[in-house]
Amino acid sequence: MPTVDARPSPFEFDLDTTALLVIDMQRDFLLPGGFGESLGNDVARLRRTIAPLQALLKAWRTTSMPIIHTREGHKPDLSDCPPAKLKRGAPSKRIGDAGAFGRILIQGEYGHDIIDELQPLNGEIVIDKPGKGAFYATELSETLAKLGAKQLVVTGVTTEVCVHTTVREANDRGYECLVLADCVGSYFPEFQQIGLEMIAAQGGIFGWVAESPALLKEIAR
Ligand code: C5J
Repeated sequence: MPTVDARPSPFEFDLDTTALLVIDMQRDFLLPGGFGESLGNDVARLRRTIAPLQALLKAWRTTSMPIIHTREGHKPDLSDCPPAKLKRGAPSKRIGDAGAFGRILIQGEYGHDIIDELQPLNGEIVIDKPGKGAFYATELSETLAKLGAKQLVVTGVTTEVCVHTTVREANDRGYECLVLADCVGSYFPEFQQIGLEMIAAQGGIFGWVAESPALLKEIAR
């Protein structure tokens, strides 16, 4: 069985039952001049994940293991956005407002879509999610069941928000999650570090953490 050097212990995975999750690598979060930057964030902290993710996708696409991309966002009429989420933040920076790349986090807008470097290929699954977790109000559970997935390699942004929420949801549903430290990003360095530590703490309370080269080595075998 392929085994990745990971914390807190080696992570064994089966090529027939493992899926890759790429969470919310969207222009609104990652592009300079976009929504994320308008909130005062340094998008370079997220953009450091792009090159390792490109390498990971290139290698993963040589296997038969599935790839699932997610996008956080809402319908144009905001009917799927809870008022409490909508009210959050300064009025000029709310979901649905006009941003540099269209209405912020609204499906169909340029900013809502995945960055050019990591665009899904034909046949890859794209799941639109209204929440932080990828399981909430989506078809992810059914999709994973159909694929026969038991283990998830989790990547994307942001580490402490959508990645963490998804890993916790997945862990409670019985999936074993390997989070790739260089392929997940946070606007806040301290959250990046602690977020990863929290996953692997207490014997892997939410999952495992590794660097992508350790996984690439196993994929290349
Ligand atoms: C946030 C996300 N941070 N994808 N979304 O609001 O983590």
